[in-house]
Amino acid sequence: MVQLTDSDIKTREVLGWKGVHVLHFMGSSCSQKLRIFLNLKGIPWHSHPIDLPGNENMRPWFLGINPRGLVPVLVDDGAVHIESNDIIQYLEKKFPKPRLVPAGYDNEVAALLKHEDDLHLDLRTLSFRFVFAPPGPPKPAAALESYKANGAGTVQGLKDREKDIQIEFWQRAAKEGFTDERARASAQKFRAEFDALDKTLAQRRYLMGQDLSVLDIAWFIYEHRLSLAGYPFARLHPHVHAWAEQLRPRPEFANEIGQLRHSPEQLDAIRRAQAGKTLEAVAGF
Ligand SMILES: N[C@@H](CCC(=O)N[C@@H](CS)C(=O)NCC(=O)O)C(=O)O
Repeated sequence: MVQLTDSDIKTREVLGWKGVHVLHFMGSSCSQKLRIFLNLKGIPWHSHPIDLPGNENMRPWFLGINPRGLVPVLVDDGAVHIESNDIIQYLEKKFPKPRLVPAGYDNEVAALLKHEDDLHLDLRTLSFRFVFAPPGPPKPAAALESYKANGAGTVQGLKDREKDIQIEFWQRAAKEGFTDERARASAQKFRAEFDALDKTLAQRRYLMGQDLSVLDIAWFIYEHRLSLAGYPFARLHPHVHAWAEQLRPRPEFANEIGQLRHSPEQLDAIRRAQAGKTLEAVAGF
């Protein structure tokens, strides 16, 4: 669990917040995952939207809450938790009904969620290349300077490496964009993952058996974003496609994935501007 310690938190006002508060962004995949979980659990929460395209997460106020500058963040009666999967596992213990981690599978689910999180920068690469497609550097230099300079720089009192990984990611993106080579490598990683999930879903209704679990929420979010990027699920992974199609319209899911940075018309325009260099073509699928 990643609950921050007192010395990590510079924006002290949050220590006095009562109840469940979530700092999040509408179109962020990790925030969507957490919000679907909250919906399925029926947990009431206070919403604090953070404007990621406006780089609010790189300003002192937010970095004073999460030194990593990432959403989502949970503030539960003044205790600050970061990392979406840790937040979900923390809330599962606090609000056990309806069960979304099968009984006796806590450690296995933790490991599977960690594996899912390890692909997050691959998802970001494909999102920025094929869905968001910003015309210039995704993060302006001034925002990155503010990111570097602010926040405690520690997580649980220890110097945090994760912020360096984020800085490297954005600096490289500013320099070389989201290249074919990187997009191909990321897409191929997902292909291997979804091949395996397809086999599982050929046998079972949900990823962990007959009941919906946090794994379904987490992988659904990846499936959804990658579908927007043009990943050919129906052709490559038909069982994954069918599983996602029955989750997508459920209100707990549908309400969280509706809003993107772009309208469907803008998405179409982005696709056309790719001039044949679609995800399928670049990845060689
Ligand atoms: N491992 C983290 C990843 C969080 C993450 O990368 N969040 C993204 C949004 S999905 C973010 O805050 N990006 C910052 C940005 O775009 O500037 C988690 O699961 O919470």
